[in-house]
Amino acid sequence: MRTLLIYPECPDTFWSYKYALKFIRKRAALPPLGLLTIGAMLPKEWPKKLVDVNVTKLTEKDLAWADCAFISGMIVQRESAREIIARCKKANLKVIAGGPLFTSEYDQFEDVDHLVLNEAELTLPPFLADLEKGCARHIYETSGFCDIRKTPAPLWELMGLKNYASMSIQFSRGCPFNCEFCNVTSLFGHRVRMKTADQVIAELDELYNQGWRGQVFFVDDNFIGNKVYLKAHLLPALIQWQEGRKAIPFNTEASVNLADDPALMEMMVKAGFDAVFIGIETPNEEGLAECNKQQNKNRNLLESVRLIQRAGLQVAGGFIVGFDSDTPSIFQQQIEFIQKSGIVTAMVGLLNAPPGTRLYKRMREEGRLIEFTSGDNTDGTTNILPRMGLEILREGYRNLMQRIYSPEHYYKRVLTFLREYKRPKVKTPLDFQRLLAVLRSIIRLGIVGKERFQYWKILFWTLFCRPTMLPLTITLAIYGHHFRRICELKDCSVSPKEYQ
Ligand code: B12
Repeated sequence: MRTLLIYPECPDTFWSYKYALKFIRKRAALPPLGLLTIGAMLPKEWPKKLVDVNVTKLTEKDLAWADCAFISGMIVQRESAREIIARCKKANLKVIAGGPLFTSEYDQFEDVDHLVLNEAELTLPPFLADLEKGCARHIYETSGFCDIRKTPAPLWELMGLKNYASMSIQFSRGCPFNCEFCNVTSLFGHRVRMKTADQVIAELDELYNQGWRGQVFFVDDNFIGNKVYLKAHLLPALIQWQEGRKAIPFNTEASVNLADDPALMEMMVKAGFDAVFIGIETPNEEGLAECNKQQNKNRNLLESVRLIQRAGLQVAGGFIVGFDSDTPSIFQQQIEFIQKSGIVTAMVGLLNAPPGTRLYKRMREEGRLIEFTSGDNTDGTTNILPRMGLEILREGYRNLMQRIYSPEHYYKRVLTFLREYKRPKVKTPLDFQRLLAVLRSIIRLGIVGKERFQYWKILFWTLFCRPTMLPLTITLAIYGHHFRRICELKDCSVSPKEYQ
């Protein structure tokens, strides 16, 4: 079976980093790890080709070559996925689809030949066995969760490393917490399942041997879900792996209780981690109680962020507006919190209820669910009817985004952050494109851009006060440009048909 592994187009969003990637001439932030993993699970003798539409075109030649197409995707990629499925069907390919989009919305893809849902480790083998016997069903699903110690390493050789800004590795799946709006536990379970340290090291070795020297993102739902294993096995193995070579910078996602464990932070930094994404959600205790964000309650969140920054980890944060307990004062509260925290990359979104979450169930029971979801919580849409009223919420959201990403506010946060941040030992290697990015940023942001005053101010401040941070400052200036472009593009309040 000649197989195409196709990853649909990601729209321009907060996390696409599209306008920042242009500065380093990369086409996408990360490779489609799910499809590369599927590639490793398919029979070795099947010829395979990865078509990540974000970095290359799906050509008629590809379609003519193949017998079947395995398609993955997130909800945000829905439209592109539909187009790709139609093209594959027209070319008479057998279409097999899986991953978060199809697992969440399988009933909307009747035209797909085989929906192989949930974790492929459990659903792909029975599908392949039935396919061989000629009796493959339309849907394969499971309520179980696999043992990822048996998950094969992704088939890295299928992708062109140079197209991506970062590589990804997965160490664990699942999260011990139970936040009402989050679909991690429904998709990946409550119990944290981990690969072994040896498995992770083998994956890193493979990436390194293929020539990768840039950033690696540990795409775990909560990297510190099992601190005991982390401290005893994975982190010592990573520290050892980094020794004797030009170290590679890592980043990941974690819960805020990371701040309570100085030894863990120290080990992470020693292992090469320089940034973590943390779900802060809201400075309002009532909002935290409402969504059952236990780990964020009854703590000084600003102090926790500072502790993490001082340990040497940049904090990127997720924030939510639109909780039932939120009043219109929440927008100003969030702005003040975000500014004080020095969280430069602040992903603020409207409360959404992804299918499978407890919030989804509650909203349906309360008759407050809108069946359509864009899959992007940062585009100003939501699939619930907020207590505050949709118009007030969206207007407040738009003002909030415009404020925090205005050059004045954004660069103030960069300064707050740089003052707190302990310089990491591991640095992102400065390749030719990154050097060119400095020149491009001078032209685009320092000469042409509206932010030119703030840009030069922060550059000179860094040069005189924290000169070793200059590459990071320029990177953050470039990110700011992306976030502003996204805000302008979406006007932070799209009006989908569904709201009219
Ligand atoms: C890394 C990551 C990203 C990366 C890039 C993803 C990429 N290029 O692949 C970035 C940071 C860019 C990103 C962005 C977003 N993300 Co994201 N992301 C992740 C994360 C943390 C890891 C993905 C991953 O690599 N997993 C490891 C692989 C091995 O797992 P997997 O892809 O799920 O694949 C397994 C199965 O799903 C299945 N499978 C997957 N594909 C296929 C295909 C076939 C044919 C078959 C049979 C099976 C199959 O088998 C695999 C092995 O078990 C996941 C959470 C998670 N734990 O997966 C969220 C997740 C995928 N992201 C999500 C979301 C919502 C987003 C954003 C929309 C957030 C936002 N508000 O902006 C943006 C969209 C950005 C954009 N422009 O499109 C949601 C998707 C929910 C959904 N139902 O669609 C997830 C699940 C997080 C969550 N808790 O909700 N994300």
